[in-house]
Amino acid sequence: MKTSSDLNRRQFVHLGTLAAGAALLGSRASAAEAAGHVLAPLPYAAAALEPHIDARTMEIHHGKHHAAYVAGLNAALATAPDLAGKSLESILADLPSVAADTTRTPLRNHGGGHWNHTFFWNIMAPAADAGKPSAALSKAIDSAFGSMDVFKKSFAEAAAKRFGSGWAWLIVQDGKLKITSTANQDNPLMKGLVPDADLGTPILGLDVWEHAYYLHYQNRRPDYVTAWWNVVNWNEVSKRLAAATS
Ligand code: MN3
Repeated sequence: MKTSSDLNRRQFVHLGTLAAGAALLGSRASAAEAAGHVLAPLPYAAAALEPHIDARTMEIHHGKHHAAYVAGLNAALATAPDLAGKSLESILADLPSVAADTTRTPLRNHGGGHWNHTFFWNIMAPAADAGKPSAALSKAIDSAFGSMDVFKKSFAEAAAKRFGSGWAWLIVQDGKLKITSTANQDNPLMKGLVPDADLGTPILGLDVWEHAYYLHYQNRRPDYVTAWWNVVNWNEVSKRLAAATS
């Protein structure tokens, strides 16, 4: 079980490493840049998504897996001072320009992991707070897929068919909704790494790594996907559609 002192110690050790790295490189990075990316708390209690996603899974997923991506991202950024001050989204959208594979691969895996999980926590909410799709979102879903039921079925198929670890996504691509999926911690922002057909602005995403569901659902990924619909934060998804199409 994660304790806050574990996390504080990890962050402290990590900050010390970064500070030393910045000093060695003669970096003039601001204190905020030197501090690197931090693991934000979950936007709700770990037990808030029960019974659909259990508290223990959320604690390990956020406090261990996501924390490790944040640490890995910061370690990768410490080897790439030229990226200091760039947003994570802009780095992920331009990974082919990172020359050294020793930096690009961890940025892809850990930077993708940090972005994906931050997104994931925020497009979920306790079932009572999950809201409903906005009129604009309902219309866009009907237009792209025919109905909400067909959309959910197609999305669940994309999640089920993703072999091994990865994500299913609902993206805005050229102003229209599209379902796609990516392997590992790749995402639809990664120009030049994922197929162009997968690129777009994510407005909904589902983690189908086994660590996201195995404690409670074991090998039953489809059951996890079915339960997950109960905790999709439609208010947030609707907001993201509005932002992506404005
Ligand atoms: Mn995960």
